[in-house]
Amino acid sequence: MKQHPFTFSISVPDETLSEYDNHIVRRLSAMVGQYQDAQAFTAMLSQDPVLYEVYEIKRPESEGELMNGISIVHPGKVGEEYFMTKGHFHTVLDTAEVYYCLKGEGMMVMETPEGEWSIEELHPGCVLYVPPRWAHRSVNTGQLVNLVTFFIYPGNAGHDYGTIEQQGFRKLVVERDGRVQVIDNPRWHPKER
Ligand code: PAN
Ligand code: ZN
Repeated sequence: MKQHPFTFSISVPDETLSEYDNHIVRRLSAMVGQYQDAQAFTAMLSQDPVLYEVYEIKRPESEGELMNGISIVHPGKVGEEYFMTKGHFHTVLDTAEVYYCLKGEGMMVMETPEGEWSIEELHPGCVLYVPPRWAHRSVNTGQLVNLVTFFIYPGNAGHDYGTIEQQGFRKLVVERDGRVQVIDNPRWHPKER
């Protein structure tokens, strides 16, 4: 692990980093239970398309460090729902994240443990600040182009996928009547406390 300043470059046309430590590839089969249309999900499983990829520069998982890399969500839909990331809370809830959109069109779906929600559009040049406590999922609403974002978050943040896996996000992003629409997730209910 480098302990000296270093540079790397991002090629937006090629959608790659000049150097990286991890290349994560997530296919449809990693998203069991996350899409509403179970029939469409099952029908697509035989091909098991790649939904998204992450190239990351790994840093020690400690406070003071910053993890960064690019996330690439491919275009496509399962039923009426667009391809999207799993989405997560940070394990250390009080850690934020910045996304910078490099290419494509999409949305970031966000919510807090208390059920507050927010959806922000992503387009090239747009910077999104995700405050501490907000779970986040990126959704590619484009027809043909990948949604490419640069992200940066604290080294000690960690990823809690389990909470979102239970019932998904409060809102879903779907295509209806040829338009991008945000609808309530029928599976989502306020948590008992
Ligand atoms: C990003 C995400 C990346 C993939 O680096 O990890 O976009 O999404 P999932 O982690 O939800 O599969 C980030 O938010 N890191 O904290
Ligand atoms: Zn994150």
